[in-house]
Amino acid sequence: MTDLSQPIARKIWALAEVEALFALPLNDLLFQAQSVHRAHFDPNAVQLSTLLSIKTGGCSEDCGYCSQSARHDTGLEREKMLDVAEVVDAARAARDAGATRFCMGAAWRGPKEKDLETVESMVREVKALGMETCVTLGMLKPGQAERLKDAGLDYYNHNLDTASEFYGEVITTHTHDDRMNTLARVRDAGIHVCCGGIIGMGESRRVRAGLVMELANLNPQPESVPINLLVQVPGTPLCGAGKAGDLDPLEFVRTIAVARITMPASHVRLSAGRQELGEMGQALCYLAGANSVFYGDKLLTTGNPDVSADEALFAKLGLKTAPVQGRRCAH
Ligand code: SAM
Ligand code: DTB
Ligand code: SF4
Repeated sequence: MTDLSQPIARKIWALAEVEALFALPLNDLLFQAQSVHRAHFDPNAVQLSTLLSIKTGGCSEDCGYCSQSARHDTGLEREKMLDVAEVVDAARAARDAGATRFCMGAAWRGPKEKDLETVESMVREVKALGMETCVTLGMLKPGQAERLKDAGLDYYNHNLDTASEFYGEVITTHTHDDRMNTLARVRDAGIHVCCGGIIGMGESRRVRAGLVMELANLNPQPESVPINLLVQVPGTPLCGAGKAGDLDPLEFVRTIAVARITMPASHVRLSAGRQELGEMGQALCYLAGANSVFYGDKLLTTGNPDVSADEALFAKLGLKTAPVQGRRCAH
């Protein structure tokens, strides 16, 4: 079946082209991003996803940014998996607060068979509330994506996180190819892909451009693209100036704009790091083409703007929070 959300003749992005977008004068970049945004979406609508950590801490992987790795001393307590009822209560509260998608995250390298059964129940029950469902469980083995699809899963989040050339600087316990394999399994099972990355990890602009290029060259492009600004968690290898350093917020805005231009029909999500950006920084991200956010007082283990602060900002900016409908467009 033809996927009408994708361009007819697919453009394959070269690194130099993406770097050239990053290098534009900011006004030109924002104008281009805003024009692309308006051609594909209602420019004043933002989609709201709420996150819940269903299994926190004790992860076997060594991702250098992550509070939940058992290999980093972040002071985070390892917890057992939440009960289905607790998850459904949280999803109902998120729905009643205005979220349209509920994203359940687990600190796993990948799900064990028994755990997957519990996640299937969570997906079934959250879906029954009328919400879109999303899970992020790490790497999937053959057959697992199909089980999630059968349970009613709409989206699977699995980030490339950074460009392949920088991947080994951030994570050594799995590879960029492992991530690509899971993304292929998710696609083959007919689940929508949510795939993005993190910036502000001490990477160069070339690496940021490489990440956006790799995301944009996924075929088909991911339906959702979360762009995270590193949340610096004490005890993680990437925490602290001199290692990761602080990224200029305008570089984050540029990354959103380049993601918007290169993935015109995708929802680009302004993700972790919103507390650092403040209202003006976030407003610029919406101008740059972000049309989705994580909504709720907490991300997985770290903070996020309060719901009341978001409501006030949406009102100030005149943003509607209804589900965003993409427009089909020939370019
Ligand atoms: N364990 C699964 C995995 O790694 O795919 C799912 C959960 S993991 C926490 C989901 C994503 O959260 C990561 O891929 C990363 O992009 C993001 N993330 C984790 N810690 C972060 C941090 N400190 N700052 C920004 N993003 C972070
Ligand atoms: C994504 O790209 N960002 C979310 C979600 N997908 C799972 C997670 C952000 C986590 C930020 C750090 C924390 O709260 O632990
Ligand atoms: Fe584990 Fe995911 Fe954190 Fe990596 S990002 S340590 S896989 S929870």
